[in-house]
Amino acid sequence: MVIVAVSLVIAAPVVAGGQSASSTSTPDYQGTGVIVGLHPPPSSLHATRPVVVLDHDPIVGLMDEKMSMPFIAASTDLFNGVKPGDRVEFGLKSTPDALLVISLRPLPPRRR
Ligand SMILES: [Cu+2]
Repeated sequence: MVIVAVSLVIAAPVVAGGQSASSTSTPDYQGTGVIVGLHPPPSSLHATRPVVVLDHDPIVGLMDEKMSMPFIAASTDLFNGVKPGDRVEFGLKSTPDALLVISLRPLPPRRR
């Protein structure tokens, strides 16, 4: 006679690793792309605000085309841990004065 014990493990959802300091607000748009340049202020792109130039893939609901363009970043803190050439996932927040990058997270270099 064989007794089979079935143990049911209910895994608690793991808190996402993206809970960094910059995720205080929810992004309006999310996209992926490659960092072309990181420009802490002051730079030729902006006198007082950090700018990230992204070669971004189409952004659902915002831009249908892949393109290279500058975005103002919410903080230079977002530049920590990323560098030009890195493939990233980013969050955008539409604010009255700018379309702001509020998160910047490295992705594996390969396209999906
Ligand atoms: Cu664009």
